[in-house]
Amino acid sequence: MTRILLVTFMLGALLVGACGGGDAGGEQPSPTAASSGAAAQAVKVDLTEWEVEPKDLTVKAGTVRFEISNPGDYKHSLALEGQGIKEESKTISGGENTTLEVELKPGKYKTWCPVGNHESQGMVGTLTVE
Ligand SMILES: [Cu+2]
Repeated sequence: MTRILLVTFMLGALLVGACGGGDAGGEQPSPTAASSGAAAQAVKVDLTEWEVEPKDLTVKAGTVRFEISNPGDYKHSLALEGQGIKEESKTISGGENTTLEVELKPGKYKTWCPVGNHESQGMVGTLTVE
């Protein structure tokens, strides 16, 4: 008689344990929500003769995706340097687009077009990361 009561009690404990496990599984969606919140900032940049437009950019620290267009006639690309970071997009012809994704720390950066002598012709600007 005593043994049957003990088995019944243990079965009850197992059922309670199973319910507890179910609650823990319900918390899984939170990490997914956190990762989607880290989406890259998109910044549009036009490369033309002879300027980087906008000339002075301000973005927030983190992953920044430069959406680069070339509405001009010559080939151009976008380079940026500062805070130990140096990145360069691929060179695009007039009418083409490209993107450059960079992880940026707060500080001042220089932007320019590294093609030919475009920098000295005015294709230079600044980037401030806050
Ligand atoms: Cu250029």
